[in-house]
Amino acid sequence: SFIDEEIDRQPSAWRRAAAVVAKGGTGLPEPGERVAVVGCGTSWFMAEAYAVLRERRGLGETDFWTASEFPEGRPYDRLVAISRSGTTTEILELLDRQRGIRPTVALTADTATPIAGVAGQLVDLSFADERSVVQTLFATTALTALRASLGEPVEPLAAAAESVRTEPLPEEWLSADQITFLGRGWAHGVAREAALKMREATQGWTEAYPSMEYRHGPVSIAAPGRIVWHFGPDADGLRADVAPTGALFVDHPEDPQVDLVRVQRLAAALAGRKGLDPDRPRNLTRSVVL
Ligand code: F1P
Repeated sequence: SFIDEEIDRQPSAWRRAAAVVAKGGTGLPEPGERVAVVGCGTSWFMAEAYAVLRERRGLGETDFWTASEFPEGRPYDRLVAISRSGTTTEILELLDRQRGIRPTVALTADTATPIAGVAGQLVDLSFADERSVVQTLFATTALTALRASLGEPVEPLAAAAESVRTEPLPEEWLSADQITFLGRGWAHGVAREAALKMREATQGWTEAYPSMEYRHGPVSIAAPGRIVWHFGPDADGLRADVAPTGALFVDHPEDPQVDLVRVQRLAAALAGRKGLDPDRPRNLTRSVVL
């Protein structure tokens, strides 16, 4: 399937994304600007991760929205849109309405689509386009470009992802009947993306929460055969909450974006096991055009 090759290609695409940003002239936000970041589906979750990272690094107030809920009246200095396809209706309509109001920039894998006519500037990530409907490569490559624009080094991420992509997947992950993903700060966006990936590719039951919310209800479904997957090392003692339930608690030392590669691989492998085509999930198309 295409998804396996696309998952595998992430480290090299992340390096290319860093090079695109290093060249400059992308139209991505300057420090101090008040910024809104928008996307739909996976792209919304990448918007969340970047927005939280940018704001917590002190580079300026940064909000994230799914495009259909964008609050028109707010005085943002710049709008950043993420859309692999360049055809998602809510994104196109929003960018169109922004013309003459504030500068906009869109990260896309297809610059020959209508997004070219409505975005002020484009960040061309066509080298990260995908044939699978389920996004893996484009999503993390867009996030990498955005992280590089914050001054984050990309090489350590790419190197770590290179070793993660050949790890064996434990049987206890492959046979899990439910997974809840957790993360704090920007890793919450990654957790939501992980949950969506598993749902799309495997039709499995997944949930995602900010780590500390886990104690406030979600723990009630924890049971043997289920997994609580924490992005970033567990610094809050959640492992001890999960232990008596019999659920498996999983956390890794790597950057959450690198750990997401494990979940992408798990989703693709599990889809294969269930006889599903991970490239063409039920009820989904490459983009939602109304
Ligand atoms: C966004 C998106 C995907 C989702 C599905 C439908 O597309 O919602 O995240 O997985 O394939 O489209 P795009 O605007 O990034 O092209």
